[in-house]
Amino acid sequence: MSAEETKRKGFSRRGVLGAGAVGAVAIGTGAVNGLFEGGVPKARAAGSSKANLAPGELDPYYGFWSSGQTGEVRILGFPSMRELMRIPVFNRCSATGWGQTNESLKILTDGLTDDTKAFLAARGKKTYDNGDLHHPHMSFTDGTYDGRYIFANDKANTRVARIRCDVMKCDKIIEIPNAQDIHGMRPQKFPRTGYVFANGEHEAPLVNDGQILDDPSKYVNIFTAIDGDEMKVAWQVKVSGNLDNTDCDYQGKYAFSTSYNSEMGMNLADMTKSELDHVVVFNLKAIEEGVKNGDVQMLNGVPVIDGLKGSNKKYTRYIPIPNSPHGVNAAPDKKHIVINGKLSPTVSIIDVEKVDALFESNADPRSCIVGEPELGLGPLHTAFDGKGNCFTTLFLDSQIVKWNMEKAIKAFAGESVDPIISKVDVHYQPGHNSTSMGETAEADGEWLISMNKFSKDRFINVGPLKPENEQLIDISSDEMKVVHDGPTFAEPHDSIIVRSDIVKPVNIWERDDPVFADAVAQAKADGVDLEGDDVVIRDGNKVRVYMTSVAPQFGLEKFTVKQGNEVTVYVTNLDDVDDVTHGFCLSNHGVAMEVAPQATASVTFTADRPGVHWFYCQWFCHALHMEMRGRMFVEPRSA
Ligand code: RUQ
Ligand code: CUA
Repeated sequence: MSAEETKRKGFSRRGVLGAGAVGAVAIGTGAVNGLFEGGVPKARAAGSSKANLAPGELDPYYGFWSSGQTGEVRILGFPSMRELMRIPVFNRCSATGWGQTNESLKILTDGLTDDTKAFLAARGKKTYDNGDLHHPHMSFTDGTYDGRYIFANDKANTRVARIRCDVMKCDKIIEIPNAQDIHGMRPQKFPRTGYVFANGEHEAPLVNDGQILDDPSKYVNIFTAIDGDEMKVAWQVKVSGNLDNTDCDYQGKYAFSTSYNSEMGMNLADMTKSELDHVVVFNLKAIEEGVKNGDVQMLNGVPVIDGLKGSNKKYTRYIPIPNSPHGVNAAPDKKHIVINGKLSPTVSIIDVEKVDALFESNADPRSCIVGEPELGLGPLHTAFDGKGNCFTTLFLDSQIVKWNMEKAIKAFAGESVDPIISKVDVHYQPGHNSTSMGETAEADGEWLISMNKFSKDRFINVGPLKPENEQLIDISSDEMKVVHDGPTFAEPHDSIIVRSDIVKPVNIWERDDPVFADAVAQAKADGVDLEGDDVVIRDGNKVRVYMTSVAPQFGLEKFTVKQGNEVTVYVTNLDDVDDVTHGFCLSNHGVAMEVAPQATASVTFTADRPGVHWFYCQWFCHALHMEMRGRMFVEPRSA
C-alpha cells in the first residue's frame, strides 16, 4: 500500500495487522489481569475496570495536558493515563530539535516583538528557552471541540501558541504586546474560534519604559483578543485589577475574567485588603464597534480600548465577587458561568441571560449572580458532567465537591435545599480539574481528572523534588470514585479531555506542508530536488548540504566543508511508512533533530572543529539503525 493510500484510508500498520492485533489483545487481557492481582494498590484494583485498558486496547479520549514550567504540551491516552507524546512549544527539546531547527526557530521567533528580538539578540539568542504553559484549550465550532487547533499560553514570556492537531506540532507563537505575563486563556466557543481570549496577569505602567514605579494609578492590566485563524492580536482592553482566568459564553457575546487584587496593591497585604474583588465582563460586540469607530489608543500597532473601572460602561462591567476569585468555567447548559472563590469558600454563579441588563439598563452588576453556594475551603476550578452537576476543586480541603447547579440557584433564592451531593478526598491540594468533554456543550459525565499539586506520600520517594499527582475519578455515579493515581513531572496545570473521534492526526507529512516551505524554496533556488538529490551547494562562506534518508541510509555518506563555514543541513525523509522517523545528530556539535516520514528538516551551525565528525540517525528506525551514519569532514582554515 502506498503512503497516499495509507493516509487516505486512515489505515495504519496496526490496522493492517488486523486479526493478529485482535489476538494479541485477547491474550493481553488475561496476562494483565493475572499481573494485576497482587501488585496494584487496592483502590485501583477495586475501582472501575474501564480505566484499565489491556495492552493494545485504544483509549476513547485524548487528554491534552499542559506542563507548566516545562513549557510543552503532553498528549495522554485517556482514561488509561498513558503518556503518548510530548509537543515542544515554549521549551527547547533535545529529541526533536525544537528551538534549534530552522523550521522551529521561524515559529519561535516570527511572532516576537521587535523590542524582544533586540533584547534577545543582545544576549546572543534568537528566542527564549523557557516558558510557563498553563492552559491548553482546543478550538471550538458551535460550542464543541472541532479538532483543528490547541491554543496555549506562556505566563513566563507573555506569549500564546497554537498547535496544529493534524500533525500535533506547534505552528505559531506570538508575543502579546502591551500586556505582562499571559495567564488565563480560552478560545471563543460560539460561533467558532474565532477569538482566543488572553489575560495579562501582572499590571504594569502603560507605557512601561522605566519612568514609573510607585504610582499605582498609572498601572493597568491588559485583556487581549487574538484572531485564532491569523494568530494576530485583534484588539486589547485596558482594565483595573490583575486578570487571572478567563472564559466566555456559548452565545459569542461576552468574555469573563476573574480579577484578584482589585486594590492594585504591589504587596501581599495590599493585594488582599478589600473583602470584594471582581469579575470583568467584556462586551464583545460593543468592543468590536468601538474598535471600528476608532475609540481606541494605538499602542505597538494594536487598538486598545479603555475598559478601566470608572471609565465608560459600554465595553466592560465589573461584578463584585468575594475576595480573590480564581477559575472561570462556563457550564455546558450554555447559561451559567461559575466563578471560583479561592479565598472565599463560595463559588458565584452568573446567569449569562442577565448580563445584557448590565450594559443596556445599567443594572446593579450583582443582579446577574443567581447562586453563591458555600462549598468548602479554597475552591479553584469547576468542571461539569452535562447533567446539571458541577465538580469543584477545594485546594485547602484537598477534596473535590460534587454539587448541583439548580439546587444552588434555588438555595440562593431562599429555598432550603442543600446543593452539595458528595465530596471525595484527593491527594493532595487540587488545582485544576477537567471532565471528559466538560468545557463543551457535549460534556458526557464519564470521567474527572483532579490535578493535585502535591503527592507527598503517594509514591516511593524520589528525593526532595516530588512529582505532582493526577487522580482519575469515575463520576458516572453520584459517589465519586478515585480509580488511578498518575504522577507527573512539572507541572501540568490544566488539561482537556477530548473524544478521540474528534481528533484526526495524519501518519505521514504532506510534501507541500508549510512547515518546511522555506527549505523547499531554498532547494528550488539552488536547483535541487529535495526528494532525489544528495548534493552540497557552496555559496561563499555558506554551505548547504541536501540529503535524503531512507532506512537505514542517509543519501550522503560524507561531505566536506571548511572551518568557519556556516553549514545548513537539510534532511528529507523519503520513507513513507508510518513510524519510520529518522533523526540527524551531529556529534560534538550540539546539533540534533527529528525528521518524520516525508518531512524535511534543517539545521544551521558553524563548522569550527577541524577533523572528522560523525553524524548519525538518532531515531531508531531499522535493524541497521546503528549503521545509519556518515561523516562531516572539516578542513582546517589554513588548508
Ligand atoms: S490557573 S491552578 Cu494557572 Cu490554571 Cu488555576
Ligand atoms: Cu534512521 Cu535510525
